[in-house]
Amino acid sequence: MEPLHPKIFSGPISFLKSAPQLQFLPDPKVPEIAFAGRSNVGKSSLINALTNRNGLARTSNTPGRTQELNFFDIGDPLTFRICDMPGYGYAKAPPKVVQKWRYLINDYLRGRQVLKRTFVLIDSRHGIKPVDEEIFDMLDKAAVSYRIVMTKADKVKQEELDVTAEKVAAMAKKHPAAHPELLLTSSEKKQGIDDLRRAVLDAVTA
Ligand SMILES: Nc1nc2c(ncn2[C@@H]2O[C@H](COP(=O)(O)OP(=O)(O)OP(=O)(O)O)[C@@H](O)[C@H]2O)c(=O)[nH]1
Ligand SMILES: [Mg+2]
Repeated sequence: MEPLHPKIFSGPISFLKSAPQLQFLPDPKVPEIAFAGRSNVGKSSLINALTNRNGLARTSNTPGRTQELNFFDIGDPLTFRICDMPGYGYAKAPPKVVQKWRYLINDYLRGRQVLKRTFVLIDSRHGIKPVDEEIFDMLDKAAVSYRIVMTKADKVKQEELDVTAEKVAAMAKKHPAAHPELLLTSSEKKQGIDDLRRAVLDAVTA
């Protein structure tokens, strides 16, 4: 595939569909990029920042906002798709619901041929939690390439961010399918968004 220009994020982008189950996934005709991470980590907000449009992906203060796989079409003609995923590790949801989301997320991440790369988001305030490790291990096993993105960088002091980022980067280096370099972002302050755009386009054309 030809290299893509970041101006694609200023062009046509639209919500395609929500898939509550794998049978409702869109036809796998273009590359896909997924955003995964714990509930409330900022997946939907980051997709809005990336595409420079408020309210494209639905966000909320309350964890558990995104409950289905949501697909967005990027480019006209259609060039690639972004998938906004439900959060994992949301302790307050009923166990059956948690289990359903887990299967949906894992099956999609493991089985999607057109999935080029997953961006796994980590809250800068919290660092890597056991549920994140589970996802890393699952992606390693399935040999799905992923890249770690630190979110909400505006919420922590620079020194704290440096320490957490170093720990997370050290962890990433131990995971075979993880890209060794982190991306540091804030959707709120629009930090690191240009780098994220490039990383997404690199992944699409990889
Ligand atoms: N300060 C700050 N707040 C953020 C940032 N990104 C997201 N938030 C807030 O964090 C909350 C959760 O954001 P979402 O984007 O809905 O998180 P999500 O990962 O999609 O959550 P689920 O769909 O529930 O899994 C919202 O109140 C956002 O406004 C950020 O960069 N900085
Ligand atoms: Mg969401």
